[in-house]
Amino acid sequence: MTKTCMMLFTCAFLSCGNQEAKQTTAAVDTPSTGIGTNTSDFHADSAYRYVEKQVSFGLRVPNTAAHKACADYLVSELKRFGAKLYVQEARLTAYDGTQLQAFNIIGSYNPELPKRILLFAHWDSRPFADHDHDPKNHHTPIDGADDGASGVGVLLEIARQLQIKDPGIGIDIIFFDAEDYGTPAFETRYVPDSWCLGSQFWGKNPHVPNYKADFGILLDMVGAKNATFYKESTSMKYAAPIVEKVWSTARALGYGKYFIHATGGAITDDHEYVIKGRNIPCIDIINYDPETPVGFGHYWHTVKDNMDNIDPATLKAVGQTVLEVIYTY
Ligand code: AHN
Ligand code: ZN
Repeated sequence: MTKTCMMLFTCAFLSCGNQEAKQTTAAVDTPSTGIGTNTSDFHADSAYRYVEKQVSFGLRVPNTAAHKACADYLVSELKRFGAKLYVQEARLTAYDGTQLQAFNIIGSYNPELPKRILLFAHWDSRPFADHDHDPKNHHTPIDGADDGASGVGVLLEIARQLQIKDPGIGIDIIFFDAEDYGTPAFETRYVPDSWCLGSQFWGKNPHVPNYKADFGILLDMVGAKNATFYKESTSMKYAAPIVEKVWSTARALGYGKYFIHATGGAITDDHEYVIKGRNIPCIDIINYDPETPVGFGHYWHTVKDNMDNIDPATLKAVGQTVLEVIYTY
């Protein structure tokens, strides 16, 4: 764990403790009007197959053949589901100076409408299992079934649903590249802003000039069995009403065991750069485990982040909740 990350999580746990104490006496969220009127049905088995397919390409690490093959697959799927496609190609510099050939893949629905929601996830996978309990694995790339592929899988199924039923508002789906090439734990020098390179680039160079959305939702690690999503602190700082809307929708749909009514730590993630770069309020739905020292699942950045870890029930909870938010907005 890096020093910066450690500091983040120390604060996180302090605030988390307070929030949990409050939580026991907090009132149940009241569902916003319209919940239950959405008739779309998120197919978790389809989302699961999209996750599996990404993993089947191999390690989606920039500058590899598997990475390029997966990019082509994601473009073709978004096209198949009727989105207008933009592919942003960028040369990005990693923490160690490596030049990364990166692709941000963007699919838009109703691109002419001013009322829009931005949905995003990262599609690259981490080149090192630097948090594996076995140091021999620290330089081994990970499958990233949850860390990367799960969010993209959910968004592909959402894209399929958007084609079936027009939401009547604009939706942009962005698959960001090079999120997970951040300074590894085995590196002695922590390089700031080394995570989220694709979203940093897009924040400065949006796919359309002056791009704007009403709000954004990031899906990061949304497929693990028994995942828990806490109200992430940066999301609360910049987009508290969106957090409340999403969490109360999830609860109304019966997914309260996943969407926990308590605050979690501040996490450096793609939403931060979309907030800063485009001034769009964004939230991060991310599996957070206050019981582990790193704050994430036990499999996080280990070789165990594979398909065994993915549960369609979790994909369903997240996908159905986001669809409900879209169709009732
Ligand atoms: C840090 O570890 C600083 N942020 C976590 C962002 C991340 C990595 N999400 C998935 N992988
Ligand atoms: Zn990661």
